[in-house]
Amino acid sequence: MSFELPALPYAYDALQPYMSKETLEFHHDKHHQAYVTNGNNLLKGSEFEGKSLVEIVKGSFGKNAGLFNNAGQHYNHLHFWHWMKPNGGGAIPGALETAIIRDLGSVEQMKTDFIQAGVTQFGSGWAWLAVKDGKISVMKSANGESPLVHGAHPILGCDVWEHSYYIDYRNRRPDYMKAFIENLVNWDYVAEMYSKVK
Ligand code: MN3
Repeated sequence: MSFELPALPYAYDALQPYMSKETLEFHHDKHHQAYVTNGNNLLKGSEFEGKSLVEIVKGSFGKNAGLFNNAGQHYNHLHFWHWMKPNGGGAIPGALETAIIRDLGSVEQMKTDFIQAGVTQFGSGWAWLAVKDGKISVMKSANGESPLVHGAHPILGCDVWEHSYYIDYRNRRPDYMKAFIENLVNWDYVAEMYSKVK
């Protein structure tokens, strides 16, 4: 199979004022498209042709850096568009909220730790909520890496590459992280991913 760029699940201006139309046009149409195009070129003729995306991400990590970077970012961005929605944030579905409180102390503590993970990720990368051995934890990773290559399952990720926030927030990554967790997260999608890996 080859990689394909899906359409955004909402209009380009649907996440304003927290994420602008211009940011989504560049981020989806240029950056995600480049991961798809470059990933397909690197996949061609490799040992990973015909594998699933998750198999490619896990299999190429530490073995084929070019393919891993692009496939990893393709996986991350496929979910990133769904981890956000217009009028996001707000109430967390009950079973997920209970698990967050059990594993991370409280919803407020989870938000604080998630923002801190994104703010302290030096350079490009991602902040995560991930599940390992049935337990939710906050993680961060560099560049195109995700919990998938660190023995865990991602259920929420926030892109902290500058291309994700610099047009709207300039250097204010903490403000972007706060807007993401309070006003953009699609908790129904997070709960759906959680239910598959808990
Ligand atoms: Mn990105």
